[in-house]
Amino acid sequence: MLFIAVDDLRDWVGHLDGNQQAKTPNLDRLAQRGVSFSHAHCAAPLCNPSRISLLTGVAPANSGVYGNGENLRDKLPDAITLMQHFRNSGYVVRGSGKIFHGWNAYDKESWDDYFVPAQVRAKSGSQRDRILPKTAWTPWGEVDLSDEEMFDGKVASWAVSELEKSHDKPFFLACGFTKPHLPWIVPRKYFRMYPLDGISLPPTVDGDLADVPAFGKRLAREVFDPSGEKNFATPGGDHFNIIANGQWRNAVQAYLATISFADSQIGRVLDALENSRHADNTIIVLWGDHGWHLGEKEHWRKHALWNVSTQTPLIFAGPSKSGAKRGIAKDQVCERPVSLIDIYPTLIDLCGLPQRDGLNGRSLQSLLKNPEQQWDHPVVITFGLNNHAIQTQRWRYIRYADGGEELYDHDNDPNEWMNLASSSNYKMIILNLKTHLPVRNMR
Ligand SMILES: [Ca+2]
Repeated sequence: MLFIAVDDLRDWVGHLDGNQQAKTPNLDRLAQRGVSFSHAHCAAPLCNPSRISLLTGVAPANSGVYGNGENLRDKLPDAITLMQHFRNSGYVVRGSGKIFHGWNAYDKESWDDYFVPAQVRAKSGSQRDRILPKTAWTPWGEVDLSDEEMFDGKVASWAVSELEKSHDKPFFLACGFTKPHLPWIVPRKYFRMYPLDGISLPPTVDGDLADVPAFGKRLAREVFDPSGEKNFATPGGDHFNIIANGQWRNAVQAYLATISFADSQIGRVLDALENSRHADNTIIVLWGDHGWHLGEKEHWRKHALWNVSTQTPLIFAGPSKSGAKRGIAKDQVCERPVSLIDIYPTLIDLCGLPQRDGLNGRSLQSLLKNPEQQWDHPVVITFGLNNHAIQTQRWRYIRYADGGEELYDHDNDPNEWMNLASSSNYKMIILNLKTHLPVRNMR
């Protein structure tokens, strides 16, 4: 089992078409080997709650893990993590880079072995315009380093060396890349792939927040962490700062460059597997932990309940020759809405592990066989106590703890520009969507 995590990667991936400028040949060839979900969503749009829910199978409303400040074993002392379940089932489980967030990375129950390279403290030859004021928010730049010298490059090198070894027990190899998380500092060649004058901006509409309730506006304008953890505050708010300093195009360029850097590291690991003796009995799953706004809804980063914050890549691929035998179709994009919390039960099925009680997700095994099959299971996304989004194939319904509501029709409004919640025409649709809201919300 090769388990690849990518931090803060939205749908700006070649075959997902979230941004036609994105160059991700390695993510695309992985998708050709298996099934890529074009409507996969995190259970929570922030690193720690997204990852803890994915890795324990317990939804945020059932664990009380909502922000980056909560500790896995404080909230879920008896959790059997996905990695633990593989260990208990006879696998050797090794990890590297960023799989859990922060200190939760060192959960000793989860790993036989865990490798974290030293952080690279290279000075960026920043593209920062010298006339920009000190308060300008420009966390990006080019460095004169090789891929192998970067943190993620070292994570990839570690995975390559693991794949070159022979293993007498089945292995679960977890490889967590920290890019395209900020700062967008990557080797120069990746910036060169995206000349600034060819960069187009994401689609936006003026006054997009006018029909958004108060709590939604707050999410757009603050760097909000439900666990109350202090975060970086950008002078004037991220969007205002970017616009005031003329940096929108530069930011898009830097995020795209950082995605292509991450994609290259993924490619090194895929090549190593392909050329190894494990190629024909290793399943691959690759996931991002949530999406990322670059100005949509006048918002930057994640931590919101809109589609751009919650949608992220999710790809399953079978062994290179016998993928179909393992029940994973080839070269298919599945459009059904699914959750990252579904990964745990899916891997149990794909690897034939003992079933487990208490998992909140749903196995995607039948969708991996037949990506077009009917699938009437809405996805629940949670951000903070009792703030939820419900995503079906067509609708996104958001309900904040204070009663504020949003409803978007993705068939006619994929950018979520028109909040339909106050129109009486949609009363029955909202009533129906509401039945999927969690009944219990743990503190
Ligand atoms: Ca993240």
